[in-house]
Amino acid sequence: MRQVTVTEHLLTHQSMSASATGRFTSLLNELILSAKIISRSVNKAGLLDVLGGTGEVNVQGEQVQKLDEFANSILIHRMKRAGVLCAMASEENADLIPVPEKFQRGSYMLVFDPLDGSSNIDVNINVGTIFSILKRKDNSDKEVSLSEILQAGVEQVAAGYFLYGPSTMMVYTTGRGVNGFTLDPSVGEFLLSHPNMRIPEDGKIYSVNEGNQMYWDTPTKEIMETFRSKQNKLGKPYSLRYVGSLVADFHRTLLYGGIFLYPMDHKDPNKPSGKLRLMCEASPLSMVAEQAGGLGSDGSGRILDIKPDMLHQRVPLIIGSKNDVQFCIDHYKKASN
Ligand code: P6P
Repeated sequence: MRQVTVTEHLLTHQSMSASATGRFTSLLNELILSAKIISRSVNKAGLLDVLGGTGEVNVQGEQVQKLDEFANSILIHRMKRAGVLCAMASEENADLIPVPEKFQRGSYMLVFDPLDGSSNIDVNINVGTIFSILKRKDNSDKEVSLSEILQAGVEQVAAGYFLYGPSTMMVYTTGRGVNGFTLDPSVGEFLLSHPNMRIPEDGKIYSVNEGNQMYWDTPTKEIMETFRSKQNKLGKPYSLRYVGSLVADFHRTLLYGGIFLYPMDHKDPNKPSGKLRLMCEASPLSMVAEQAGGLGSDGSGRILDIKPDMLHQRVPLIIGSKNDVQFCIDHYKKASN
């Protein structure tokens, strides 16, 4: 296959207005540079003790120790300088991160999880960066208010993730399908490797932390029992695959089909909740899923229709092959009648 870079693909395949494409390309290029820097450090993770940290010195001149802090600081530092953002929000930061006036700003807003699954780094399991790109509704240049970034997933201009594994991949959508790019370290470019990705409508794999079973409600237990038994459309048990790193579990689901579930649980009896975050995990991955022909749900409706009340709002997430997700939605609906 002829080598196609992300930028070339964006300019030739994504119908965005010329000016937007220019600004959007700058945003993507800074995001890509950040991912290359993070990938280089994640790949040395095992040597952290030897190197006395990531071997990187951050903007404050400190030796960076924890890789998720490192990834977070790289993204904030670089994206402030992209010249196209007015605000950011990170899974690692409690509050909105405004882009200071001293930097050139634009109307895009970036929400990200800098290093999802970072607890798995010590055992050399895939981790990833998840990103969601929104646009400010008005063109004012005043500081962005929290309410401006609390937009439903359907408002996303683009969304995707970087997966740091045996190879480093970028998978993203601008609302015109999903494409995957693999980093060729020898040239330092992400090259098109998975054009027009589609999730199979039916899968044979379910992905859930079965260790949470005692915390699930009855309909959730019934759904999992269906996947474990012959009483499903396959007529035999689904295979169970669970990495415990969302980006890895989602990427496998995107390629092979099937369903990933992090349902609501009652670990806190007073506050049953999902674990995953709406804005920096569920919404971006649901945009990718839907653009690939799949579906992302909280068990009752589309994740993309949920308007966040808070920056770090958590939701149950059921995502993957359309028919498998729909089965879960139908089961919850039947149980509620
Ligand atoms: P559990 C990683 O900590 C994470 O945020 C996601 O990447 C992953 O899907 C989930 O939590 C795993 O959670 O409770 O199964 O360990």
